[in-house]
Amino acid sequence: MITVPTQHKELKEWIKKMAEMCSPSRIVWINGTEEEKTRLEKEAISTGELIELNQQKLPGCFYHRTAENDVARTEHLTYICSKKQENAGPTNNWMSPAVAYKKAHGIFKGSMKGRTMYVIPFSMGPVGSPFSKIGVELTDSIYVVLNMRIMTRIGTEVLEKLGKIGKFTKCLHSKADLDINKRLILHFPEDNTIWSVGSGYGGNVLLGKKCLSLRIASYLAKKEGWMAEHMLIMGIEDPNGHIEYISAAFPSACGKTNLAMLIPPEGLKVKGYRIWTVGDDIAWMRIDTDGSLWAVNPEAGLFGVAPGTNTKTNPNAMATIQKNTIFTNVLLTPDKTVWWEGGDDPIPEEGIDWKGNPWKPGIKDKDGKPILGAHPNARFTAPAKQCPSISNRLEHHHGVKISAIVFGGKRTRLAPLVYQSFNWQHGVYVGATMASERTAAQVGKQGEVRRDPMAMLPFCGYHMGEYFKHLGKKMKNPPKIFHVNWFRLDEQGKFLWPGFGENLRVLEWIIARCNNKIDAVETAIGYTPKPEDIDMTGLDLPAENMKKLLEIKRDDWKEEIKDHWDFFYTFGTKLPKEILEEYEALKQRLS
Ligand code: GTP
Ligand code: SPV
Ligand code: MN
Repeated sequence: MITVPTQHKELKEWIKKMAEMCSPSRIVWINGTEEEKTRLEKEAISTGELIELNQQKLPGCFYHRTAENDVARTEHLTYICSKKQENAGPTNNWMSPAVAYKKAHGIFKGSMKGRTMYVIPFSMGPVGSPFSKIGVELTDSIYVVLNMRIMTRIGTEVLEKLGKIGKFTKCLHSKADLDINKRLILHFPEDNTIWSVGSGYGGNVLLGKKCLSLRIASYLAKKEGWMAEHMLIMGIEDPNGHIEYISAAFPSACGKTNLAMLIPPEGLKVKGYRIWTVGDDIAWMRIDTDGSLWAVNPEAGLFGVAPGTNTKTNPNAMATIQKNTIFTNVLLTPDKTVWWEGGDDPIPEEGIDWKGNPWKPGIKDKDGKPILGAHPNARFTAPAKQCPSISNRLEHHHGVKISAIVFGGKRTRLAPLVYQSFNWQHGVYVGATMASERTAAQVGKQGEVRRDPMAMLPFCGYHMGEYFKHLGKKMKNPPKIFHVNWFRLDEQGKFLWPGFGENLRVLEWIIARCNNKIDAVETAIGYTPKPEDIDMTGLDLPAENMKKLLEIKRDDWKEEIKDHWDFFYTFGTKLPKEILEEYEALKQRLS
């Protein structure tokens, strides 16, 4: 008989019910200790769920491979199960709670037979902060436990905080058979409940992350008067020691992690900037008594894209993942280290690829296509506090005051390097009309342009029309709103902008605009920089490039807004009139 370390009646009853359905052979409460971590690692190694990496080179690091058809979020299997269909809105899949519970029950039934059910009490946000939310995840995956341990605050401390009657999100996960035909990621906002079954991939199973901190949280945020956003949070410290904080919403795999921890480029180094990383994926924001917007990062770890990460593109990420990191779906080398495409190390002569097959550089599949060592959505899970640029504000209950909100996406054409909205309402329109090319972070056709308002398309837990209305709320000192695009291509298909650390040059302009330090050019879509106002010291970029980067092609924009219209049309009467006003005004300005 194990002792149940809580007197929370509702929690105990819920666990009992879930255990009756899933039939685990035992239940283990996660307390968050080091001893427990070591024990779980050992067990996962013995079953092959984890592979121990070279502890001399990568101390505390482990390797994991997911099933081949389980490498990214499966948006088509992700549902918002609100009582009324219209509350899920046109951008979400919907299932009625009754049908969803029944369907999932059939898959969960007996799914943990012969397995352990782990009970993970976790806090999103520092334990005890008035802005934090508590969840309890039940899972049959040690990989999930060890990842949640990095990504959130877990264990006894959280359980104590929850007390006897505290509110919590009920999160249930089972790998079941890892069968994509029996995979469901279900959200019941009205029940504060998440059920995820049939997957072992991060975004589907680390239920504190997208499921709680965005889908459920966005619903709670609307009810309680705050915001849950798919945004990084970073501080830019100027030579006088003054730190200005910004948040930025880019769709999945579009550069949040990279921007949040950038290293100032050589040419700007003399100015003495320093970057502070508060968060790389999620921001919870609220209007404070000063009438400004304040933000906290509810997470404690980084679940970042590995391919493309190297000491040139993201030195801080590379420094972060040298220890205590779980690598998923990268290439495993013979000396038990890791490698990925676009990484640092020379290509290993051989290895085991993300599918578990022997791999050699240059090998091709039967259609002659190169076989990748790492899956393009291979990820690392690392403690945020290991990041050299991590801000101590991560632990502050109050968070940081946001001066600018930046929207952006992968647009190979159309969107200029940067522009500023005319005001808050126009800024909401700019965010609402965001679009991006599909990346490897979600299953589906890569490269296709899709609308992704505020980078929240897959993450809004209720009707997106209501969400726009919620964001439209007036505040006394609103942040200024900007749109950036690091991904514009020239005629040869080469990036016009070097990106990464060089993006600080654009952030510098954004901050100068926030502080009313410089003028700008007024265009039909917003304010753009005078080319001379972007500091290009030390950057050898042809003047022609800057011209192209800032170019706004009226005809292309006229085409673009037709698509805005088509998109908004699907919202019906729930589209806020302010969005329509902005659409009409933009159309006018373009004509
Ligand atoms: P999620 O974790 O999925 O929410 O994504 P993210 O927004 O944190 O994405 P991340 O920072 O990991 O970016 C991933 C991809 O964007 C990689 O392929 C990077 O190489 C690329 N990328 C990031 N910043 C830049 C940039 O400034 N320029 C260019 N060209 N590519 C960039
Ligand atoms: C994203 O896809 O936006 C991610 C990774 O940040 S996941 O947690 O898998 O959703
Ligand atoms: Mn994300």
